[in-house]
Amino acid sequence: MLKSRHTIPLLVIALVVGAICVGVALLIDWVPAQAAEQAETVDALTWFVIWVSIGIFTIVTSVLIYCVWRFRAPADEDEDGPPTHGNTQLEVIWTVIPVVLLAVVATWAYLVLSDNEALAQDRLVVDVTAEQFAWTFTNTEPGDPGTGVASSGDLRIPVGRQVELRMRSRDVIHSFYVAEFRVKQDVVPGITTRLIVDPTRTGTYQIICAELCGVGHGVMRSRVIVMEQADYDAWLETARREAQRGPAPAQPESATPPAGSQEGPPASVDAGAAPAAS
Ligand SMILES: [Cu+2]
Repeated sequence: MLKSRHTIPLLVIALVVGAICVGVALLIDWVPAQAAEQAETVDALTWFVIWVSIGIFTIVTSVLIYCVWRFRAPADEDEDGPPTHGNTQLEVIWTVIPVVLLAVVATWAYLVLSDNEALAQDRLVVDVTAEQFAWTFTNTEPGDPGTGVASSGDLRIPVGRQVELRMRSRDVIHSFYVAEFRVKQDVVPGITTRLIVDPTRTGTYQIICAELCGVGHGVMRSRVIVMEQADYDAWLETARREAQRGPAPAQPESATPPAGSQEGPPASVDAGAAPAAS
């Protein structure tokens, strides 16, 4: 056990180090707002790990500072210190505690992942295509195939409803990341990867490609606009009408209209600035 003459200075050092660490953790706004259910569960686990790390860092740093200060060799002494054997009790403690912590974090992470990826019945499916250096989003309502609405610029989704992103790449590996959702998923050529988001907050957030994908990687950004359901419905209606109208009619006088002018695949439209909450 530590003798009392070590305990008090050690505690003082620990209080100072701990206060600095807690101040840095709390006074700086490290993460953006939470805009999805996934953000809440991810943040809870992240902060648990941060608080545990601060505790361990405080203990280790305080002992280190105290030892350097209290047991430093005199300036004129150049001999090695006396040899010491290990301390079995201490070694058991500093092995068991990390093992328990790792088991807790691993179990918690597994629960967070399975909770974040639990599928809802009425989810909105959005097909996402990534290519150097742009994103394309196509919203598809369940039971309503063929009425996909392509919106090459922004991803528009309603708040309070689960969204499943089905992502494909046309060229190289990209990665879909929205900091406010706290979730990220690679988009890999040849396979379809999936990302589940339950948006809880309206607003406009940045979509960032988080995988170095070429010279234009830094500008491969887009926006996700989380809208109230009524605003989303209005945007969807307008965008669908635009898509069904198709591209500008090529030959209005022709007896046989060009294929695709009425019933063709959905065209890429941008329904303009729909009302988006901020
Ligand atoms: Cu990229």
